[in-house]
Amino acid sequence: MARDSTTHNLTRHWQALDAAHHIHPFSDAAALIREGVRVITRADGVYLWDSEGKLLIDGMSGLWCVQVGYGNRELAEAGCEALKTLPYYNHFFKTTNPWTVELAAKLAQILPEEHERVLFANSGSEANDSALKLIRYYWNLKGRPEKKIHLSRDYAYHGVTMAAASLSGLSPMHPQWDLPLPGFEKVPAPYWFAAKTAGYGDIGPEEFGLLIAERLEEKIREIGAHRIASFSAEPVQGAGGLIFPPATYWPEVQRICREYDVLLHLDEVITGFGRTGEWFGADTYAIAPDIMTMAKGLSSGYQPISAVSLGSRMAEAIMSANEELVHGFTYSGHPVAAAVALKNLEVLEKYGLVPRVKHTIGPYLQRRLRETFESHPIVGEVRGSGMLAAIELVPDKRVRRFFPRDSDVGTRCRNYCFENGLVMRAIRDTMVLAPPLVASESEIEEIISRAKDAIDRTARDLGVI
Ligand code: PXG
Repeated sequence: MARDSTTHNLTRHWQALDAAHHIHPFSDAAALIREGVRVITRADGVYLWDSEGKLLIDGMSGLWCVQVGYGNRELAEAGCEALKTLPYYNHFFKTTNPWTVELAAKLAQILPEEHERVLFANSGSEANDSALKLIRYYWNLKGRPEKKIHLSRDYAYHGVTMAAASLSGLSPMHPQWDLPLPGFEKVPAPYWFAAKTAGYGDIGPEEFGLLIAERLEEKIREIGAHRIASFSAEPVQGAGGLIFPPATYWPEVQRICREYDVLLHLDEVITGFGRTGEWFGADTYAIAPDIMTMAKGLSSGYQPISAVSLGSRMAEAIMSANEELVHGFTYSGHPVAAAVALKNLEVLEKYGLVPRVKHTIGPYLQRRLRETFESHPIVGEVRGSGMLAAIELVPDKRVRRFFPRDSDVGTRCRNYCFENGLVMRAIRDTMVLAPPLVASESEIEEIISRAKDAIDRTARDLGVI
């Protein structure tokens, strides 16, 4: 009893400090202070514990990043070792360190063909910001300075720096900051489930994929290919609602980028490092990008680290520029982060976690989700591949239509998930799962049964069951 009240007092203490001094990302400060934050104190495997001792199963790998699960000792020890040996040094003054070069070389082995060189940064946003700078630099080096417009898609999430937020296509990300900056243009996303609502009528996914790719071509023609620098895209759109492209989409986009000499930038921040059953989304969808960005699963989120890789075309131009590359962060290729990332890649490889996603646990998750939810009265679609899945909540499963924007069905369902001890993300009314790649079948069952209860309760509130 005494212990319970101590625990409770500690929670109150941390909540008060948080309310007084901490600014939270993507949160309404006043609402958060009213409701009180949850204090996460410990994690192991696929489980999190809060300061009140409540156990949560994490269906989201943190923020789509903890590939190897929490509490991996090999990663912790690799980080400790580097901390003790070389806690910091940079790469600015003709210097390097063993962990960073080993990591760069390891990445060159697993990255798509022709991606032999990487530049490090500390977050997905920084990687994307750096990628856009490298793209601009490339065209300047090629004597094509008029190629400066960056294309990307509606529902895209590429991060929060001025450039990465401009590249993002989620409209709430712009007005507070007077974004997008000039030179950023959007094209539609291959969001087939939303096609009807968006006025495309009763179109099949294959045809829709081609139609949406065609919109990219039209946009390039409208602006003029001579002014378009790049097209940026996530192989599967993550934070925008887990949008899986129809099979026809990527081959056509690849053709268009080649035909109009537009650099293809793949943002693999979510799809990288086994999430879709291959090392990268580029492998899963057979895409050959000119430039790629990665973060999250690179270190399983244990350390902040990201990277930009260059295909041979960009690498050759930039590496032979014969002038200083005027870019880099204090912490680019930080030895501790690099040591942890290197060990993370070793662990992914040693335990066969990527093929596990492709051949066993990924198909298991997908099959069980479909068996459980496809016939559910408020589920319009279950989609996914590998360890990425979405359950689209809808008012009428016979038609592809959404709940009204202000009905907050997804938030309600997410709150029930929390009550049930499950972390599951709601993006609008799309319920999203991205469990750690190490999750066992019984842990997947636990996630599914808690999600089922939450979705049933939501349906009951709506008077549907
Ligand atoms: N690209 C993609 C595809 C991402 O998903 C970023 C870039 C930016 O990475 P950093 O490390 O700067 O955050 C992301 C990040 C969510 C959520 O709620 C998703 C992200 C970040 C925060 C929240 O789904 N993705």
